[in-house]
Amino acid sequence: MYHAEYLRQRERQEALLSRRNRPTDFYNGIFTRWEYPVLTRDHAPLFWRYDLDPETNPLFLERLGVNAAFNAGAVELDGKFYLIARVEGHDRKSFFAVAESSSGVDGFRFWDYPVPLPDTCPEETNVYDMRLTKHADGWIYGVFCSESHDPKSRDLSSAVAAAGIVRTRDLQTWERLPNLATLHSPQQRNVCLLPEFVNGKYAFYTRPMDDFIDTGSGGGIGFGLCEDITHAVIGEERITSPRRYHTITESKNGAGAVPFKTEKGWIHIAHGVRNTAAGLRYVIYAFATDLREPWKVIAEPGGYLIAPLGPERVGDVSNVVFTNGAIVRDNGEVYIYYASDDTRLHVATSTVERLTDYVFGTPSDALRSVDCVKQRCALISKNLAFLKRMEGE
Ligand code: M1P
Repeated sequence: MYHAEYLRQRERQEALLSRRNRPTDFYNGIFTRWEYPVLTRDHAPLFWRYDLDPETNPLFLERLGVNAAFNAGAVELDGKFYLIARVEGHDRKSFFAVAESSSGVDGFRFWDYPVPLPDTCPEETNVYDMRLTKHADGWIYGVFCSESHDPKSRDLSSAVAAAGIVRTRDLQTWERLPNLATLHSPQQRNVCLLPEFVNGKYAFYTRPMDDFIDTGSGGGIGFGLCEDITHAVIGEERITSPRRYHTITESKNGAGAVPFKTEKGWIHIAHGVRNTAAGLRYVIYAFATDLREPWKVIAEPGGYLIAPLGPERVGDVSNVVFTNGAIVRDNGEVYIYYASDDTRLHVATSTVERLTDYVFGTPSDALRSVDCVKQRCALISKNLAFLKRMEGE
């Protein structure tokens, strides 16, 4: 016999999972915002959370709660959209779980079991934020944050972040490779692998950090090459998109979705962080790197691409939007999966054409108010002249 409450909860969840999403009337020409999050904690199957047997759970109590479903890597396989979400239990530990949809904007359903991540690091306490790369070598790689308590510290909140690496062909069976070693950076988070070889080597975007929260002397998003992905070691890390004073990246920045290739350059959708009286504010920004020398930034619009808006502003870690996954289809459609507030996952849709125009056609940050006013005045006078011309016609 099913518990009566199980049947009620199952019906409620089915309504959520089959709800159609719709575009909002938000407009900037660059991307479309969608009304409903594509993943929330309420998407987690009931059989992950409850013991369904009335004999052992007569009151139908939740046993293993799910707190959030957010920061997801993304990949398209055989025309279907797959997310590897960061799912966080009530116990604060995250794990990875695959959710699948045919439309990319709604209908995401989790597979029955979380990802069976091979347990090769006994000290590893938490894992999160996987970036999925369909690599030219034929594998799908997942690069994620592997977090452990800092063995040199007595402070319980002191942690060490490293880049874990796994690979798969079908998202079902996973092989774990040794964590990435970066010889000049004690910690790493927000690392992602470029889909192509560069000079015959595996190319990673890194985020050099001295410390777990503060990047310290880490100057921004790094870039490094390694010969052998099965023992990945990076020596030199060059800084690509640097952090800058009084910009959206002042406190830190980090690679986001795996960069995608366009005729003009690799387009990156990353995150930038600044400090405020209300705490850190995370926004998503974009830039492009050179096709031949992908460590060189060739275009970087000023300011953010996506910032938290309306209900996206409040959650477990408020004032945060963060991405680690996007899908670019052969027809030029782009699906950017971004989470708000370490709580839920949204989608923004765009196209390669629009994002290329945005990245290469938007003025860069002029860095000083006086120069930003000059930038804006140039736009205003061009537009007023245009309006005058139009009125004369
Ligand atoms: O809490 C906001 C984000 O913080 C971290 O990002 P960063 O390393 O740039 O500070 C990550 O832990 C990310 O998961 C989280 O969303």
